[in-house]
Amino acid sequence: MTPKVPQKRRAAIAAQVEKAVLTTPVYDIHTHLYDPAFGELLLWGIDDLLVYHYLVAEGFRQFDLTYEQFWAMPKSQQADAIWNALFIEHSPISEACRGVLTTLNRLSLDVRKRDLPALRKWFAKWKVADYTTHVMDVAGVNRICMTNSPFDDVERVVWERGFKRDERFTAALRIDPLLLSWNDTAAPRLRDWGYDVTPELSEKTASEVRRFLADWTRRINAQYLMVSLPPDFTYPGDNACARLMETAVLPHCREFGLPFAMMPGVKRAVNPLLKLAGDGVGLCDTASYESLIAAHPDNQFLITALARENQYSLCVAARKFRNLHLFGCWWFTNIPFLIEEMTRMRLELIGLSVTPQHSDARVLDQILYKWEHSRRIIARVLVEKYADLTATGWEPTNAEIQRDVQDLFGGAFECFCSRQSAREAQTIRPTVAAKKGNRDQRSRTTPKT
Ligand code: FIX
Ligand code: ZN
Repeated sequence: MTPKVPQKRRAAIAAQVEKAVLTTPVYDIHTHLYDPAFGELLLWGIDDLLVYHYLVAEGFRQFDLTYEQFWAMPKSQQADAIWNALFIEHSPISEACRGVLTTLNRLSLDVRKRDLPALRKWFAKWKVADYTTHVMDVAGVNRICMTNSPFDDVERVVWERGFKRDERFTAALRIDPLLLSWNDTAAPRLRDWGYDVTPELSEKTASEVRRFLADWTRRINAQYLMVSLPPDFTYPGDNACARLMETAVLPHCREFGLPFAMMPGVKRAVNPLLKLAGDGVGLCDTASYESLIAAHPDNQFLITALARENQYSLCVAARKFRNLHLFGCWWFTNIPFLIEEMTRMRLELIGLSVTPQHSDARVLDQILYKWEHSRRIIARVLVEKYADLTATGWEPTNAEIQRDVQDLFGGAFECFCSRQSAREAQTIRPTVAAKKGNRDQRSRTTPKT
């Protein structure tokens, strides 16, 4: 039997780990937040916190209102309805409700008073630029990766106009319509934007899709490409999604040295009456993802899956494929019960080559609670793991613990991303100079077009 770690030693490990986990800055690798230059697209403040779609779904379980009545209300009235239903008439114990309270608490606001008008007054005093810095400081988040879709009409014009980038906000190129709605959405839009594509996926079309991806990768300085996928995605398969991946997206990722992030398991609009809150979950076919990854050893893949039941087989897949990096506890899995289970399982199966969490924040202030809650759980699991090592006589040093935590909070992700670039430099030598040019062109200030 492994000897037990003395109580005193365990307490010392706990103190070291907690300090590292609570103070190490995080690179939040998937959010729906925006560089403040995007104006109204960056959501923040108490009303946006309350009308978060996680809370809308919970609110409807209590409301007497019809869907139409709720959606016809202005934002502040929707926030009032949610506040009353989920905080005043019932105790706010769900993770999303607790999140609002942790957020307010981290902002040093007194939640005991249950005084929504006073909270609104406090938020009204802030200017967005100062508030962004304040929230990021308190949350211990130093970089935030956005989700950037050229198919979003409001967002696209901002990129096309050009603006001075805030270095704390990196970009990810989101391409759901391209892969999931080729005929109905993407092909006609690409044609409108001057790309010579046809509904049939000819060689010419693939090369024009690559030109589109290259233009947007450079324009936004994308760190990776990403898509969310329905449970029934299969590979290999005779479907537009798989063919576009093979002929355009993955060659593009190889050329630009970028990972491709896949988010499997979302069933969009299970209840369309709930709008953004109406998406559901389904099991994905891990074997399809294994086949895709195995068929593309020169691509790097990031995966976060929505179904709890897929987490184990994906950990096993990550053991088989070094070009697969798992990240985050996505959406419905972002609850303490599953964060703890997934973090423990991942650390036990794949060690520290993982990014255990991303926030998926849609409202800036949410990084306060999402990271606070996750950090506590990650610390708890790590203390247990280091105590297990100590029991064998392997004493982790402070520096080792600090290094490991840095890896979990963005270091392992960046190392994984840079491996793609290194591989690209080795395998595609003849055009290395050109590729280097591509990367250099992805400048921090977007070109004025
Ligand atoms: O597809 C995604 O990136 C999801 O995270 C969102 O669509 C979802 O609405 C969300 O906010 C989950 O946290
Ligand atoms: Zn997301």
